[in-house]
Amino acid sequence: MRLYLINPSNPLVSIVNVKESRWNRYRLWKPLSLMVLAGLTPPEWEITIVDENLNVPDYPAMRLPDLVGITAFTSQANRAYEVATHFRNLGVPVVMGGIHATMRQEEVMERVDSVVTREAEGIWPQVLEDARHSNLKRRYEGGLAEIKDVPLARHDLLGTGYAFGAIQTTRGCPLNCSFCSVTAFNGAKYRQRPISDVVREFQSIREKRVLVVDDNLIGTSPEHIARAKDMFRAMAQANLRKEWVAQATINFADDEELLVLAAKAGCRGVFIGFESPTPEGLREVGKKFNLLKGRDLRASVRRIQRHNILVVGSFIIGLDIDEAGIGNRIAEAARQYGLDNLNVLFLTPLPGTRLWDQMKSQDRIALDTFPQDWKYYTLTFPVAQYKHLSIDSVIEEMISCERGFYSMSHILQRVWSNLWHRRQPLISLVGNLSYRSNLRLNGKAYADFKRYWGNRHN
Ligand code: B12
Ligand code: SF4
Repeated sequence: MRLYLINPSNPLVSIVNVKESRWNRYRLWKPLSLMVLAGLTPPEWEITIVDENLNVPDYPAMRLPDLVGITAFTSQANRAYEVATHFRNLGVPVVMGGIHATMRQEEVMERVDSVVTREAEGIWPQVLEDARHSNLKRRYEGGLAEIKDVPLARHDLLGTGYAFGAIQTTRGCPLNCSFCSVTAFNGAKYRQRPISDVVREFQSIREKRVLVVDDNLIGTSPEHIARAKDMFRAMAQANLRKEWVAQATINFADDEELLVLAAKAGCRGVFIGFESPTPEGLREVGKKFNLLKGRDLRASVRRIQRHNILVVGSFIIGLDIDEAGIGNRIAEAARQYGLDNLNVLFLTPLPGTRLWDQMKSQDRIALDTFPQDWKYYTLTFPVAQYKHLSIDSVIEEMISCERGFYSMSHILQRVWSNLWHRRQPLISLVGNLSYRSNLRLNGKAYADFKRYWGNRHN
């Protein structure tokens, strides 16, 4: 039995647009979902993983599979349907799973043979068995996995060409921020994989650099943090010789022992969601953690950086409280906090989030012809109506924010500071240039987007 597992591309996501900018090679990440599905697949299936972000293969030239499994974030849905149509026209059954299939079941069911919702661990072997007997059901509910049942991902199945490997050590997040789908999809309970599994899986990754995809690496309670420390100790003891980056909340900075252990285990960078430079903005998105009274964000960032860990901060433009000038305010805040890199995204109502329900009820979802419009749900295009900012002005705010933070003089200042403190100046330079090189690409993408938006609203 032959199985193709496919990660569809979305050419509009500039970070995968490697051909347009060579720096983007460093921002190409492995689709872990498919490697985990492969880990759940019995040996009688011959598996090929296709990552269209790396290369779109010549499908007609490939041997026909018995089953196709497609994963998709919302922004990949259009391409997912194209791929599904291609295989269904050849009589090959297509199953789709992942976040979009879960949040838009009806839409997806119209375009594939079978939909798997939520996590696959509890149901995928059954799906394969049914496929083997040509007896696929239209819908399977995966539910939330027992965390010990998460298999070791099949890292061997995806070739070279990636700068980073990928691993997951926890699932779920209790914080339920308004714009984020994680709590709705993976649940509020924070589930931690057995440490021995994490160490073994790390050992099977061939890349030197690894993205830990957890939404919050260390969790929120003292118990979570104690387990994170144990995991870092085990990783250091196993002498993995990996350098990894992860996502965390700002409380990562609050525990010196945690920082020491993370650095020893190979942590070289963290993505932290700052979301808004103002307390009103934080209240709006429900990011309670960043609101802790008296937190000095610059000092928190410094504490992390002292351990040779770079800090990438993420902000959102387009909140209801955002007005003209927000772009410069964010760039200024990011410089003031001393961030090594800045990632700014448009407020985007993703299906399944609290924000989606709110904007839908207020009739503020501007690009709402689905599925065509999903391709713009990359968080890099303004798809909604913003309270105080028109479509043109919200884009202008984004441009001034990025130009402000990624001006050559500011990049050189950051790299110089990292050189001075012996804190990975090369990675800092590559990261900054990668973002900067996308400013040009973004300019063109915004012009195309405005035309699309204009046509739609005329
Ligand atoms: C790692 C990650 C990335 C990586 C992607 C790496 C890659 N190539 O896959 C990078 C950094 C590139 C990225 C980019 C983006 N991301 Co992202 N990302 C994540 C993150 C943190 C983890 C995903 C992951 O690997 N999980 C581990 C695997 C094992 O879990 P999984 O993917 O859920 O798969 C399980 C099930 O879903 C299911 N399943 C999945 N696929 C399939 C397929 C079949 C056939 C079956 C049966 C089952 C199945 O089985 C798996 C095992 O249980 C998630 C948050 C999250 N917790 O999901 C956000 C998340 C997926 N990203 C999100 C977004 C919005 C984006 C971007 C659009 C915007 C951005 N700038 O961040 C871009 C778009 C990229 C694109 N190509 O279009 C949103 C997606 C929401 C949505 N409705 O689409 C999420 C949920 C975060 C959020 N804040 O809400 N992302
Ligand atoms: S944004 Fe981060 S902290 Fe907030 S719900 Fe999503 S994963 Fe949790």
